[in-house]
Amino acid sequence: MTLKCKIVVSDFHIGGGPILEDGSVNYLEDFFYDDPFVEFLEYYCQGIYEKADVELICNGDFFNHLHLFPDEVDPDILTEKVCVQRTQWIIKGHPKVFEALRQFAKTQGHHIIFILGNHDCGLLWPGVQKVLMDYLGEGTRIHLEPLIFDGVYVEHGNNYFADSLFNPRRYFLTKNLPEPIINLPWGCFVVINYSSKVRRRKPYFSKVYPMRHYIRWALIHETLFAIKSLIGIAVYFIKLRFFRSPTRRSSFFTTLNILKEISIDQNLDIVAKRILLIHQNISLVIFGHTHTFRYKQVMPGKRYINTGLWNEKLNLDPQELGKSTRFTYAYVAYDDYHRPQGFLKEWKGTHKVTRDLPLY
Ligand SMILES: [Mn+2]
Repeated sequence: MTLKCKIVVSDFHIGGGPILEDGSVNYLEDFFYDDPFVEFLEYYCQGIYEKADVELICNGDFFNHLHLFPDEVDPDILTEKVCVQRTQWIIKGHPKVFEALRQFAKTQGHHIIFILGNHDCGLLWPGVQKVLMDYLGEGTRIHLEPLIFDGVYVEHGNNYFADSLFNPRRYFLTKNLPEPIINLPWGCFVVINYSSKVRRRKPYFSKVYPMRHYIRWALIHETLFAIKSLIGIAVYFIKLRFFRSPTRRSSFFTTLNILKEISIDQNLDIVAKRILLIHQNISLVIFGHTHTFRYKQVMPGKRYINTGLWNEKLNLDPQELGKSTRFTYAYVAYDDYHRPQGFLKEWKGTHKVTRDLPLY
């Protein structure tokens, strides 16, 4: 019998590359782990996996379609042309990653699926899907809905949070616009127009978890910056909510839900549990999005995995205090009765004498 497995990763937020054309540092890049990921892909094409049936599932936010370079004009207007261009820049900015993905897809029995997240919403455009399929081969699939197979449920997870929820009945806006654009949720505007600006001065800003601890920390240690930033985000929120624009849609309920969620630690444990309880035939739920890996036995034979993220993290939670980068992923194996078993794994790679660290 052929060995069969699925490997699930998420939240790489691959950008346009770490260095800009003029030689300066691209402070909007989050992905510095091209080499370990290339090794990871090679590992699953060699040895026992060479002739195996291996599916790589990139479960959302694999690409960063929201904002690649500091000098982009109107970065929040995501037309098809803009997203195609950004996808090409991402491929150009990380040539080793995309060459390795191409080799992976070319290996017999190996396939790649991209599932939609909120940072890679450019995947909604047929033009972007075509760029990826042209590059990686016809066998590559792009999936805009939760992916369900053999009792496994895989979804990015953004749709359970009001700030990053897309409207599936209205992915695009067209009214009073020269060409259609993606109907972005509030959180995407914040990433593009607010976080990007703060990151210029505080490169660690988007890496700190959990946010509520950071707000307290910043109020004590960076008081003026914290107060200015909090006022800034409040003003931006009001502007988005009360000033109409053909490029945005929002509702009063969304605003209320976002305000309700602000103080809550983002967590998908309850959602996963609900799916496992309601659906008798689902035995494994895999999410990403929250950037915190999880591996939980919800009940005998039923598990929840969150694949975490492959970016640097600055944790202020006393249980995991400090800077860390962990290459976590889900591995779905099949037993003799073709029943899937989910495991959370960490890619350690081969031993290296040296390693390049992110440049700021
Ligand atoms: Mn996400």
